[in-house]
Amino acid sequence: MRLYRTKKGNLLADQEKFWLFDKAWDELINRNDLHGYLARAALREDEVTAMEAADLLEQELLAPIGSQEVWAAGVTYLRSRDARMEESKDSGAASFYDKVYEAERPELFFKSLPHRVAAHGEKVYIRRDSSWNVPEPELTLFINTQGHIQGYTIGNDMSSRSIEGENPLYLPQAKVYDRSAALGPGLYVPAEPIGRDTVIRMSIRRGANLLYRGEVPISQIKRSLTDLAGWLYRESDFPAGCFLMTGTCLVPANDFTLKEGDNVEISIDGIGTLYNAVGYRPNCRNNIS
Ligand code: DO4
Ligand code: MG
Repeated sequence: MRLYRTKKGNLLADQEKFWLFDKAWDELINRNDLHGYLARAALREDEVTAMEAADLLEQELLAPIGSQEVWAAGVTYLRSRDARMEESKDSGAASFYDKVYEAERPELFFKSLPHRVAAHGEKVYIRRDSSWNVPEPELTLFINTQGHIQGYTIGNDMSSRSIEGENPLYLPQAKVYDRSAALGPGLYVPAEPIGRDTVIRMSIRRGANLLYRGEVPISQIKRSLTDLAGWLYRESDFPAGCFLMTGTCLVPANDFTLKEGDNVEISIDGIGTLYNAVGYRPNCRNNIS
């Protein structure tokens, strides 16, 4: 089943049927056996029509995040290790990526607060002070407060390769800025953990031109999803649960950088498709009185 957060409530979709829940998102998703809970809760709710559901998904969709933090794992696929070693060779930092790929402790970094996250259909941003920008399509886990994976969504870990490549200590600036994370379109809540043959696909278009297309099964990941979740929860509490992006394996060629107006489409089997256009953050500041 799939759960979508919309401006009119939380929409559950299962086998062509739809239900609206008005329970707050954090409370709704943060529980053990989310799949079983939703299946039982749907029996008590009135259905909404397929047409109403389609309208909600087209016009009122929000990112599937309430007050959760977003974290990310890095260098979990060989392709990411190789790309990072290449981009950082002038800084002398290449061996760090090799070491973390082999190490028992994974690379985990803080990625985003909810207000910086783009929903399906919203723009993701590239930095004006970065010359080399890429999307990173990543299977993203929803882990409840007890540390158990309850659902999956699609994540885009937008990254500046020029900033990270200059010096790995710049990682937070390469990774964390407004709309550097996209999540959506909804939360996939299967009865069983997601299969290792699940495929992630990404395409990047500039106007009518297809600039990149790639796909990879998640079985190529070096670490298990439960291991990544376990490391994240070792010494931290997440009162509303947490989203964890699990790393990228799809890396465009080194001469590719995103430009304003590009379109990024990421699909993951079972979850759906996350679409975002690329732009710059508008030059405005929030007023403080
Ligand atoms: O080491 C830097 C980040 C790696 C990353 O984001 C990834 O592998 O997906
Ligand atoms: Mg990444």
